[in-house]
Amino acid sequence: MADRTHPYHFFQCDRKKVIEEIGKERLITHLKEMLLIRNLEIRGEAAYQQGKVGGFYHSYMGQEAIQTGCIAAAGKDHWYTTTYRCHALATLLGATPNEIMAELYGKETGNAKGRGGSMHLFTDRLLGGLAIVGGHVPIATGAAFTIKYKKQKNRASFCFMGDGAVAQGAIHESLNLASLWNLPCIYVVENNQWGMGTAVKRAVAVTPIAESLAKSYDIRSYTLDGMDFFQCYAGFKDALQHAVQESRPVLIEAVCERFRGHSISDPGLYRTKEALAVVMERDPIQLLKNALIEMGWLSEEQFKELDREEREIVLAAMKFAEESPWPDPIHLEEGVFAP
Ligand SMILES: Cc1ncc(C[n+]2csc(CCOP(=O)(O)OP(=O)(O)O)c2C)c(N)n1
Repeated sequence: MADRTHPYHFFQCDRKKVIEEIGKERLITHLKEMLLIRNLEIRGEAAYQQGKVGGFYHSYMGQEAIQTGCIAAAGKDHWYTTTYRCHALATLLGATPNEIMAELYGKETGNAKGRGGSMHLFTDRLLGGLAIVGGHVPIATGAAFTIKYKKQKNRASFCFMGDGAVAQGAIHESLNLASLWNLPCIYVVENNQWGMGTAVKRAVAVTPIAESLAKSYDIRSYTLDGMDFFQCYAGFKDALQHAVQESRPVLIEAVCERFRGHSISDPGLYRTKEALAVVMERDPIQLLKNALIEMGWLSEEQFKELDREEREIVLAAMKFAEESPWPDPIHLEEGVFAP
């Protein structure tokens, strides 16, 4: 197979300036958000292994800097859509750990009253957790159309997808329309290198993904180091500015790697232990922690304490889920749309 991989041109940002701009207090808050996401995933998986969570389980471990950096830079007041790998985005957009854990357990107190499970979380700004690969991209494009139609200022529609979605027709139709109609849609390809067990280079003909695709549709692209919170923050901020000021779509590729298999039932045999160990050396949480320690804004002890606090929150959420009632079968057909 011909090698069509080309070098990445990463978004350039002045790291020191970004750190100063965000400041100590907010950076600690974002570190805590990432720790909460990580702890939720670790405990959610454990609950799954104990048979307490049904359906599928797709962990966001390793990718935390991307969506945390995005919401830190853009705020919540936009439309958001994502895939089944949706626990982090729902958390960042305001779903509580209790609601999320109860939804994983399928309980009445869950984020979707126990009807959606792990793949279908939502909030007032999150249109879903949607499981058809690429299927949510036209929905996000429609949300951007609404923003333009209603002349809403400073708003965009953020659409997160995996590299496996890039070859889907719906993505190309969406990019084409968004460009023709000048829609403020920010498409984000979280390129974690794998679509289930298929390496991205076996599935997508041209790379870098964002750079190559954006040229075809005459839109601006960004390539971000998805393990680096600061680059994600700065890149998303710049992209949002372009999208809302010019009313134009943007395509972002966040290069990353997931720390777990595709889902909990994937042993990840397509990746060697050694390769995974190398990937995990760039743990986004450790990178942010190290930067804070370097600034003198955090110590190892304080980091451990923050981690402990987030773990306690998650353990309390598990207790809440455990003790919550099951949905009453009498309400089975309520809140469900089935054409
Ligand atoms: C249209 C469609 N085809 C196939 C599937 C089965 N499927 C679920 S996830 C997945 C891989 C997607 O990988 P990627 O888009 O890279 O996202 P990631 O899981 O890496 O976040 C596939 C093929 C699906 N859900 N929808």
